[in-house]
Amino acid sequence: MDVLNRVDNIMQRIEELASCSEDPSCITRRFGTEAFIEARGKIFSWMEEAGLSTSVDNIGNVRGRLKSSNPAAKTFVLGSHFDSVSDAGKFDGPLGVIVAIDLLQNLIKENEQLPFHIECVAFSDEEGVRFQSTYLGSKVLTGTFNEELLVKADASGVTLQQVIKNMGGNKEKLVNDAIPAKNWMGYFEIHIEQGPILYEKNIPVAVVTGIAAQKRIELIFSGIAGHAGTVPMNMRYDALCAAAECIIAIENFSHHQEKFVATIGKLDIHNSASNVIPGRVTCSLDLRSIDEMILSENSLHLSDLGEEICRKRNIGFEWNIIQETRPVHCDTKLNELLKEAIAGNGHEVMELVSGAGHDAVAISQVAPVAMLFVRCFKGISHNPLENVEKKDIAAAIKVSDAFLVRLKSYSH
Ligand code: HGY
Ligand code: MN
Ligand code: MN
Repeated sequence: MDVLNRVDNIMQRIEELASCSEDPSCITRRFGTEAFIEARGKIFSWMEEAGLSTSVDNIGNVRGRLKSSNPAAKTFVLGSHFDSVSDAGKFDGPLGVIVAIDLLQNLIKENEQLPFHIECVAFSDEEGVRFQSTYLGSKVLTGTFNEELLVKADASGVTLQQVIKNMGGNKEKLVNDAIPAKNWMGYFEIHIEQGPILYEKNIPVAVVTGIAAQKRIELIFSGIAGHAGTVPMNMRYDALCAAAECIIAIENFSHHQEKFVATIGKLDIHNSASNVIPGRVTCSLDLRSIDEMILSENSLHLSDLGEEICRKRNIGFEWNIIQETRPVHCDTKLNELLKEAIAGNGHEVMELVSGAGHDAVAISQVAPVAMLFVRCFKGISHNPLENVEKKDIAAAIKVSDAFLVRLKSYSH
């Protein structure tokens, strides 16, 4: 199939996957939901149609394998995720999944015999929206899944192990789904940039040099709930005002830092009502930096800042680390091959750091990783305005085709 037909096919599948949503008015596809299972079925059929030996593992990853003639060969994996955030865009995750299937289908069509097994994987839970724990699918594939997560409950009290069972998975066999560390050759993920640089510079693709470290923290502010009409202002212990002062202080501090971002994306007022002084507020805090020292120092500073603000207000303050991931440095040898493929296709070679996390973070625990960023409209993502143009998908396909062939010369 020529590139234009391949791109049309990819775009059609992007639209098909976008229709798999928990909410017909937007795209929301959390791990283990009906929408997720519907999407899983489509991906499974596309992998089979491509001629791959296809399976679904116990965490819900969909896997399409193209075996090498050498049974002792290592495995090179391509993939991305097919779960989404709430009110998501169409491309964050699905682009990498659908292009990976296309690339392997093209290898079969071109009868390209690679000296290694190659597998495309649609990961089941990268965003971590439902169980507040990211990379469940890629952690199972790398054998780094922590079984303590199985008892984690979602907002409605359903546990991860129940969802795995409901999806037909067997939690006892999760460990068998891993590709043993010694069998990994490497990993390649194609993903939208989710930032504005390629759009601003009018460049279709970029090599990812690294992925920022992350801390996901829960802040709890404990005051005293009270009657909105009777408690004088100077006698209040208002948890929401304390949270608000803290959030603004975090924003002000972070604006003046290099290579550092802070985001409060969720806020919950316990038993909220318009006529009740908030007694307890919980919010999320997402901190990121490619520099681990900066992240650690700034995190400590913000924790002290929150303590100080709450001490002055006689409000209780809790700083609970939910998840931490170290920075990832992509493999230099794989990146050299990717740069050659980009330059060979006539594009300027751009290198970017990813502020967003990806399944490559989990995979980097056991294998060398590389990522190709694809330009998206104004860098918008985690937003229904997310968009990618066909010409940039065509560029990504041609670069990736060339990269896979160059892998014949790669050994890590
Ligand atoms: O949060 C992230 O960086 C990614 O979208 N999971
Ligand atoms: Mn993503
Ligand atoms: Mn995302």
